[in-house]
Amino acid sequence: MELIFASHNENKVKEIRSVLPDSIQLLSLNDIGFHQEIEETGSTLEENSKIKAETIYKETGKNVFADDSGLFVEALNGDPGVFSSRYAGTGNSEDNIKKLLNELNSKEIRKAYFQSVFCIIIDGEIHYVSGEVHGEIINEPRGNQGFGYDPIFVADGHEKTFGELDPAQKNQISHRFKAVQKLINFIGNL
Ligand code: ITT
Repeated sequence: MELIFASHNENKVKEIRSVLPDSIQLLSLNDIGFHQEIEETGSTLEENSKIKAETIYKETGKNVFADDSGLFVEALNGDPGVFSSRYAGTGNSEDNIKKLLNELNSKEIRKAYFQSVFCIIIDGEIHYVSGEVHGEIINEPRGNQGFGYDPIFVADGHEKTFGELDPAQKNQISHRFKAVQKLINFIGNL
């Protein structure tokens, strides 16, 4: 089946495409020629994923899903969370990382988790799945694979940051991969 992924983030598109079975043809917003920004005005990942999926469903009438994801840091009461991509206000990942490390400077507790929520609209019906990966924030960025906060996040049981792992290795343990597995199961059970 054809499924639109309502994202402009080509890193996320690549990650998800690499783990989907051949039976699901993933179309990105670039693939369908939708170039407008969709404003994420919600206050939770669920709300924002729904805003993105519904915008594209209304536009195309086709099966679609959207992901909203974020990094939740325990010592910062869950920040940057839903504001992860806009944390430093510049839209630039390096600035976001700098701000986060600054805020965490004096804190001993480094626990954090990534969460990804998918809003899936199939034949007009809305469903949600989600995935998480728990770990720690390190003091200095390491590695240049991946995107976003990957260089400062080490998953529990690992030594390399998400920025140092091969994309295939990150894909085996990431929040988004766990949500994708649930998406695949959900579609398989339709
Ligand atoms: P779309 O809204 O177009 O999908 P986006 O980059 O804005 O793309 P999100 O709203 O889901 O995506 O923002 C999540 C932000 O959280 C993202 O920009 C990164 O800063 C961070 N993030 C999410 N998943 C991540 C991952 O796997 N590794 C590192 N950072 C991640």
